[in-house]
Parts: sequence; C-alpha cells; structure tokens
Amino acid sequence: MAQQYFVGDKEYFPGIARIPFEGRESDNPLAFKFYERDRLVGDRTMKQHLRFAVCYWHTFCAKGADPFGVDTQVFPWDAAHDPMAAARARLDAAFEFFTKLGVPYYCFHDRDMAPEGGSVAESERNLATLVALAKERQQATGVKLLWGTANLFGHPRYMNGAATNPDFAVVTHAAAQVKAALDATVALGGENYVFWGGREGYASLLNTDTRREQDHLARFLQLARDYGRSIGFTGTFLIEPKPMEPSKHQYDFDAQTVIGFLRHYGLAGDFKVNVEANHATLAGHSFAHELQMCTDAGLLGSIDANRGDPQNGWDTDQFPTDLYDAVHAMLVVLQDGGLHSGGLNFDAKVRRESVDLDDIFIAQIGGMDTFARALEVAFRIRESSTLTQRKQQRYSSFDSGDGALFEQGKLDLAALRNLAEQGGEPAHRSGKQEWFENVINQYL
Ligand code: XUL
Ligand code: CO
Repeated sequence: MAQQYFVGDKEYFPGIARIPFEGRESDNPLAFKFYERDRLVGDRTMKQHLRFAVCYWHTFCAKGADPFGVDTQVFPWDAAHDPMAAARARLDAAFEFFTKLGVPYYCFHDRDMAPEGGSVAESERNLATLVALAKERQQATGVKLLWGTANLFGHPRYMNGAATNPDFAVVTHAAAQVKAALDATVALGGENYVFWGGREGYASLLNTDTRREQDHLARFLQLARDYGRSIGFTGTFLIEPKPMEPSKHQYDFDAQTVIGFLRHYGLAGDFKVNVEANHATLAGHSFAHELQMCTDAGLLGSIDANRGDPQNGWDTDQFPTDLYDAVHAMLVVLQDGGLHSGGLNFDAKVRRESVDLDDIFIAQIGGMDTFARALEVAFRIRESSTLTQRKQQRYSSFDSGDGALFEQGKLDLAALRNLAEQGGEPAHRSGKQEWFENVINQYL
C-alpha cells in the first residue's frame, strides 16, 4: 500500500507525494536539487545541520492580500464557515504539507493556530483545543515545534504597543496571551519561544516616555521567563530584531541593540537572538553582519532565513534564493558550531501573483535548496581554503609579544605610546578584501 502522508480526513494537496531528492540535473519543480536530507556534510547530515522549519502564518494564513488589494489565493482548508472548524482543517493541511515536504520543524503564532475568542478564557480554550490536536499530529508524523510565539501586534488593542503600551490594561492582555502561548509551546515540546516586538516601539517622541516603555518591556520579558521556567520550559527565549514596520521606531532595532538591551536588563543567556535576513536589510546591515554580531556575543539563537528586496524599503518576506548571501550566512553559522537548538525558519510567503497550490511547495523547495547548497559551499571553504587562516593572520601581531600583553590588559596607555615611538611608522598591510571575496566565487 502506498504510504499516506496526510493525517486528517481529507488530502489537501492531492497529486503531490513526498518531495524526492533528484539532483541538479532534474527539471522536476517538485523535487530537491541539492537538499538531500541524510547526506553527510562533515559529521552531520544536512537535516541535522539545517534544521528547517515552515512558518504557519505566511504559509497557511496569508492569502496574497496587500495594502492595495484583497486576497488573491484561495485555500481549500479555509472552506469552513466556523472559525474553529477552519482552524482544524488548517492544522491538517499544515501537517500534510510538513510531511510531504519532509521538514523536521514548524513555528506558529497563537492566533494562526486558533482564533481569538470573545474573552481571555475563550481564547485560551480555543488554543488549548488546537494544541491538543497538534500534539496528536506531531506524534503521528514526527514533526516537531521549533518555536511558538504570541501575536501581540494584529489586534487593535495593541495599536499603541503590547508590553510597551502606555495603558496597563493592555499590558495585562499581552501577558495573558504570552502565558497561554508559553503553555502551548511547552505542551508541544517547543525548543524555543520567540518575541517579535512588532508594536514595541513608538511613532512620536512627543507623546512617548521611551525610558518607561523600555523598562516595562524588560519587566514583561522577565515575568515571561520566570513563568516559562516555572512550567518546565527549558528552551531558549528569543528576541527577533527589526528596525521598523509596523512601528516607526522599534526598541529592538538590530542585533547589537538587542544584545545591549538583554545585557543591560540581565536577560542574556535565557534570551538569545532570532536573526531575520530581511530585517537586517531594513536595518541597513547585511544578514551575515547580524549573525556575526550575535555569534560574537554568544547569543545567536535561531534564524528566519527569508530575504527582503534591496530595491525597496519594506518587508517583502521572500524565500531566499541568493546563494552568495546564503554562503556568507552559513560561514558564520558554521563558525558558531552550527545552529544548536535554533533552526532555519522560512518566515516567507509566496508572491501575491503565485496563486497555484503547488507554488508554496516550489517556494519552500527553492529556499531549502539554496541553504543546502550554501551549507556545502561554506563547509568546503572552511575545510579547503585558507580563508580562515588568512583572517586570523591579520591579527597575528596580537598573538605574542607586546600585542599579547595588550590583549591581556598588561600595558597602559603610556606604554603603548613608547612602543609607537620605538617602532616607528607601521608598514602598510593589505586588507586583501578582493582576494577574500574571490574565494567565495571560487567555491560556488
Ligand atoms: C515580522 C516577523 C514575524 C516574526 C514572528 O516581520 O518576522 O513574523 O517572525 O512574530
Ligand atoms: Co520573522
């Protein structure tokens, strides 16, 4: 009997079976060209290195609407009128998709999985009902939860912020949602819990006490951490930086801002950073820069690998296809010893014009192939090229002698001045940037 890849009553993607690996010569759009899940790269399989996740919201909830037009995509799991029946259908479609694609993880917001009810208690019940079903589906398919999160930006009550809202009553509602989302994450064995502060920022300084709002955000995160730990959450809490959109100024602007915030409020360690490629672009940084800042701080938690568009200034949430960029990212990830308990989540959506049901498979396959290839290239660069040694060599004057004493804090400023006088004008040493850039192309 053919293996069945759907778990509910209905098949939502008929005609699509488990996505096979066929290699780069294949022209089958529904096959992997590079992602071969059990292939070893070094001592780990591609699946273990890359820890791919599908996001629930863009994949099963977004339907192509933009600020100028209504939905363009019609999904069979939305047919039911009753929101709870639609949520059950969406869950079944999601697990069919995860299984056919062969991804190990997924991520969700509370409101993607279950509709908001008329009261806090009803919202909690709705979520608990869907979580019980998701638990069954996880057990049946082996798909796991990379992270859970709460949507603290969609409802009108959050228009002035969630944890940073000037009205305490709104802060209590944000807390109720995070509490329930943490309960759900723990029930589903989630390995991380994410905070993306979409509305944790402000539009005008004239009406905003930014100091108080930042203190409130830190207090809120401490309470969430303490509650999470009290119910047995042993995973990592993650903050996902983004400089703008929807808030004009967000308190979690970029990785270094978040790292400073976490250290200032004593949250680093329990909390790490979820770097989104796209948000790096909006902050005027490269994806690799953001990853490197987190690696340097020991705070790289996980990745949203979707890209933006360098030609415009909004969040396009596209699937990654730029190999050069992905290689750069994987060089940093490998330097950090891999993704640890994080993963590569595609917080991405197909374009408004991509209206066929197979487009969501094609998009996800493309993103996974991009990172599979980037992993291989980055691994070979680290193994076979002299890139890492040549980078280290630029700093060799600190490895011994007075440079080493400086690093150890054993020289004062006057001693440095005397060394400058004795040594005379330093030789000009080339940074060799073009050589470093050429190495990536050589290995692609
Ligand atoms: C928004 C964004 C979010 C977070 C989760 O730009 O990236 O979807 O990943 O709330
Ligand atoms: Co994201």
